Amino acid sequence: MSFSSEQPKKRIFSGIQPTGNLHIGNYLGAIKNWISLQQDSETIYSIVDLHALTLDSNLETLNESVYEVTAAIIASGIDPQKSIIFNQSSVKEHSELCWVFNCVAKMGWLNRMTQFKEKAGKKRENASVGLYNYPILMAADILLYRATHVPVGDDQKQHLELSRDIAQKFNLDFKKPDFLKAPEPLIQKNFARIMSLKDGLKKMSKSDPSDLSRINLNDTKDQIINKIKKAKTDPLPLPDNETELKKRPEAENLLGIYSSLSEQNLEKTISEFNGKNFSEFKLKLADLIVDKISPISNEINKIQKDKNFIDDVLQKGADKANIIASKKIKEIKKIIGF
Ligand code: AQP
Repeated sequence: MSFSSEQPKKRIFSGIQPTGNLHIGNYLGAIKNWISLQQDSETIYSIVDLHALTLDSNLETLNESVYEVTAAIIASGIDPQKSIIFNQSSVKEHSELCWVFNCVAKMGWLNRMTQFKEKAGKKRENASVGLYNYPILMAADILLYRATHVPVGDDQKQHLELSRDIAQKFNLDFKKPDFLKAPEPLIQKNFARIMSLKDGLKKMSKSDPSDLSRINLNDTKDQIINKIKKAKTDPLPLPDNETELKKRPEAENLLGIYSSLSEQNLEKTISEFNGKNFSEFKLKLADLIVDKISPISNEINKIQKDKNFIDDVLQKGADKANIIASKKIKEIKKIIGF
């Protein structure tokens, strides 16, 4: 797909934070979808390192994580020939537009954001201003590229709605109806949220201190088998219907992972395993994960050794992203009167 600074019919923008190794939640909830979108749209995928700065636990590993995440998305199937892959910090217009939007958005809007409340937790006064501001930078990312569609997990829906409010208020404040156009969210219907292997009510996350809570895309066969063996379960055999499954978060999560990886619907997976014990199901699940993840893991290891290749991909991506972003920011500055 070739890119132009003109508006295409369908342009996808999405980002991923360099906050550690990617896991099957990132893969099944986001990247798998990103891969298929490459076929019929302009696709722009950013390693959002400015977002990663919002939590100081990421600072020490930031540089290495950028290499890890870039290698992982390429190994999973994001093709640098088809998609723009770039580092957010290498396109200065993200920060520039973020400041403009800081002055457009209202405190009350940000105060409603649940991700800030969850991530800041009880130590709200110690959270960085950047963490509070996170959704404003996200609005800048999206609106800078005039993305028509943004694939996100359902946890990001509220932030996308905020982007829409910011776009509308900018247009109103500067008397430019329809100038900034809010994108449509693309939220996966099935298996949009993969949960922790240790707690079926908690999202699988890179920053969970327990490595046993997730399957990383670069885990070895033995690590995968061990993690599935240790995954939390309940004492009952697997149920024969979805209503019963919904009452058992760990079982629902594991059967969901199986369905999503094997690309079959949940109903079929339930009928395959109904009445079976977890021990029997877990063997099949571990086999399937090893089968699907090992080729990606091998590829990650190969790509990660070639830092020049990764640097080159990110540089070429940044050059292309810059063409689109600089044109947009010029228009915005003119509208504002800078
Ligand atoms: N558990 C998940 N299930 C489904 N989708 C998920 N995503 C993340 N976790 C899951 C989706 O992956 C994309 C990239 O996410 P991100 O790295 O930008 O940030 P995140 O959502 O905060 O992911 P993590 O793994 O939980 O990272 P940390 O621990 O650093 O905060 C997004 O589209 C996201 O929805």
